[in-house]
Amino acid sequence: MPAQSSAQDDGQRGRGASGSDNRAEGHSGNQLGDWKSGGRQACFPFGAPGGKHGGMLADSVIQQLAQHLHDSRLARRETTRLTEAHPDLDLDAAYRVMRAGIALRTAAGETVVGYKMGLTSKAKREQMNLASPVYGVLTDRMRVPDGGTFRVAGGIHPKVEPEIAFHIARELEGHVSREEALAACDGVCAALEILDSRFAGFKYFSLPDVVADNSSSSHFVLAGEWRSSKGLDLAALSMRMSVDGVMKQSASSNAISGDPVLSLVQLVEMLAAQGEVLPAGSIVLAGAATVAEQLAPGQEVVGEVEGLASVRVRAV
Ligand code: OOG
Ligand code: MG
Repeated sequence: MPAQSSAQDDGQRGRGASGSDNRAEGHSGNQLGDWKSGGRQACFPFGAPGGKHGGMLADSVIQQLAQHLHDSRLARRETTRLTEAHPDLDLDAAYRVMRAGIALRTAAGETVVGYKMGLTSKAKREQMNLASPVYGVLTDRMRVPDGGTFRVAGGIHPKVEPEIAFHIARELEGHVSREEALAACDGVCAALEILDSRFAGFKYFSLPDVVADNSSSSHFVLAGEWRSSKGLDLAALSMRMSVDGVMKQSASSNAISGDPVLSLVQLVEMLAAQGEVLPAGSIVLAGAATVAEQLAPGQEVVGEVEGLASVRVRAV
């Protein structure tokens, strides 16, 4: 079972080199070595917004849109949805914008540590009025240690949602069965995802908009302990999220794609469709089980998943 970061706080003091106030410094980076150690994961095309991926938009436009979202995030400024000015932004082009945005972050020193699935639950799809699951990329800078703090003013209009995370021990590629996906994981834990759309009002945007915006990702918190999934019925775990001791959201883990492991299977398929693999060492957020709750300074948020260690973050 991989070790977890022992950092107690996320070091949110002033603006760092990336300009973000919500930084997860002190992260042990144990996943990062794994990320780099494998074979083909180096192919992940963060540096190449174009390449073999589809879409008719010119690379220069893709780059410009990625830079715009990147700047909006750093300036904590809402922006209009991209499809307003670019109705031809389709899903392929949106993933190119996402990759170009991640390339901007890695160029600024961030390291990719995994992926997040989004809109895997019916509740979330209804909340956002969007039809199908999507994925985004996680970097080390997005991680807040368990029990750490998240500065609300460092974001635009952040929300929090309860999730389950997997730690991938062996590379996964293409069409894999549920059993193969689960066998490649060496740990599961409770997680909280802090979302923050760069788009005005955090609503009424299209699937390409949300994908281009790295699926509204902002930060994530993992419980302090990965556990084996052995003996757990991952499709029937009760999940709860409380704010200041009051239960706000609850669901069974089957709200996540019917089974969070299927969310992982789907991620591997989506990556394969883009010629990519899920590297060993990745953290995967399987998607929220419930709708997200608005975050306000002073709140203490706890995520609980039956059979797993709880996860906590303090909004300041
Ligand atoms: C899109 C991201 C959704 C999830 O877990 O469903 C997501 C959004 O709600 O803005 O992360
Ligand atoms: Mg999420």
